[in-house]
Amino acid sequence: MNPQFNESTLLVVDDEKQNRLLLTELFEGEYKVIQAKNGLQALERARSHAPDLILLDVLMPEMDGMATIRALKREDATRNIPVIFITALDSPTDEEQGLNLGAVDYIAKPFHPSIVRVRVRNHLQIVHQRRLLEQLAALDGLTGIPNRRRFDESYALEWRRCQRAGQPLSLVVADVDHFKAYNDTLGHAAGDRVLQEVAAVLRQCARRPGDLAARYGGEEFVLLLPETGAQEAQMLAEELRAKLEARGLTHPASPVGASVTLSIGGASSTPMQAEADPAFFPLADAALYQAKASGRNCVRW
Ligand code: GH3
Ligand code: MG
Ligand code: MG
Ligand code: MG
Repeated sequence: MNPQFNESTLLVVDDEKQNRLLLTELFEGEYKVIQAKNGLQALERARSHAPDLILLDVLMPEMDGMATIRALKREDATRNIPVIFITALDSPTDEEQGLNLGAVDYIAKPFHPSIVRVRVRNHLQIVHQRRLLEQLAALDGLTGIPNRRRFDESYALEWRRCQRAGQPLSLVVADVDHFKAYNDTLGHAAGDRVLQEVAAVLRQCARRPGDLAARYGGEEFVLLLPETGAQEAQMLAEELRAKLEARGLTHPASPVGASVTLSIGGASSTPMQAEADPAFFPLADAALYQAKASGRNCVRW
């Protein structure tokens, strides 16, 4: 089995201690198991522990299993955690209601332990596959760094975060100089390798945990730098430009110099409360245009 499976966490929710123990014993050897004895505790543990799957009883005092799953589905943090009902309520109507509320499975008590184990394992496999797909969907296939989809998400998110915190946000846009000519003289495959090199250098410049290096499209790359003002960001942009030039990737057709170079534009802003949408990409883009117009292989702000 995939080793990542063993790191899965199950949340067992049941008001009866005996049932919680039974299920915990059944899974303890394979996964990490945490427990909750009522719906409210289940919500709280689901938020704080982000379990991979929830085994949920229906009949519980105060907040029953149906109310609990409704609450789980209302919150972003818990919405995607698969829920399997394990319950003494075994009528088709109850089962239909449970599945309609978004449960991935419905198991009647008394249950066969070996069947419950297999069902849980199958659902965890789907969880695992979905995570892999989500990761892949955010990465650029050629360079392995985050793609534009991922950048757009982070751009909006970090803008709001900096807006709340009253912190500056900086954006660096880098474009390979005369790249069409590079492809035309050395071939598309060699061009692809250049893009991989650019991505590697860019990645080195995204040092802090919140920094994001991404391929925006074609031969255009971006660095998103939260809580970073213009001065610091300009130094990073210059470092990026110098580092790539220093790699000395031969570009026989470049009017700029003997090696592959980048033109870089940047912008910094402390988002105002009134600005609802992130709005300074055009500024960085205009600065990039200036860098191109100023002879390329330079940084403009
Ligand atoms: P400038 O200095 O003004 O930026 O000139 P340029 O030639 O770099 O700009 P232009 O936009 O004319 O050309 C971009 C080139 O990038 C054309 C396109 O074929 C190439 N390109 C875009 N994506 C890829 C890719 O994934 N692989 C390769 N090898 N080339 C790519
Ligand atoms: Mg119960
Ligand atoms: Mg371009
Ligand atoms: Mg270019």
